[in-house]
Amino acid sequence: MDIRIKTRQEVHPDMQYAVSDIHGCYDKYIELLRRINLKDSDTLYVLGDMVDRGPDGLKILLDISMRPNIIPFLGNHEYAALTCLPWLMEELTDENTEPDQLLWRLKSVQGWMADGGDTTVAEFRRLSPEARQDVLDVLEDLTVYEETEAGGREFVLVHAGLGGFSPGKALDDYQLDELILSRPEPGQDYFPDKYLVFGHTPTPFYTGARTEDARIYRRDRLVAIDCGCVSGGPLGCICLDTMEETYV
Ligand SMILES: [Mn+2]
Repeated sequence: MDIRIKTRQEVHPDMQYAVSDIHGCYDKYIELLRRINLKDSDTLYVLGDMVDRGPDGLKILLDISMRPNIIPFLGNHEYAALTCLPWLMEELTDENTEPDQLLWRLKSVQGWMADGGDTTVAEFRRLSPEARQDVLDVLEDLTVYEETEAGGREFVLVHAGLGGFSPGKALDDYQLDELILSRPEPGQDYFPDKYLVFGHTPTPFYTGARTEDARIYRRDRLVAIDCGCVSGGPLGCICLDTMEETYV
């Protein structure tokens, strides 16, 4: 008798998911992992801005670093943290107290604080020297964009968008600002055959919804997933294989 045993893949194929802008909301992040039932063989792309505003960004960052199937991206908030945190630990030297240098650093830190960096600094301060170094190592290792295929569709994943877009431009040729600080226009369609999944701009910007009613915004192949979870919206997650949405 020919008994065919189904492989695990056939019973429950591995899934790819994307989430963004968790902003220190550790409990929502953990609840999301539970709701999507993230398996070791699944992949979760976290499209940046894990830190700042909410209280537990570094806790999220360190948790992600322990999970090889979660791919963390650089957002503008991680970029600010990566720029400013090493300065805050530095001894004063002739060079870093040179007035222009000092003013530049102070302005950068001020900009970060005004954008919610205070919670990350407070959290960083409570960490052991070893954990601080772990945080800096994780921040340095973040990816800026990824491309993947799921459910017969092709995806480009990035924190904010593709500023200065032109059709033939390689993803490697974009400036960092264009990838972590830009904002796609509502009807913008980048590629004829690829979906662009991004965070950074809360979806009420596109839909006009109240923050508490925010949902993932999809128009053609543009998929905005930041539902503003730190400002009272849900944490939204999209399964790239099924385009199914999950909210916490
Ligand atoms: Mn952002």
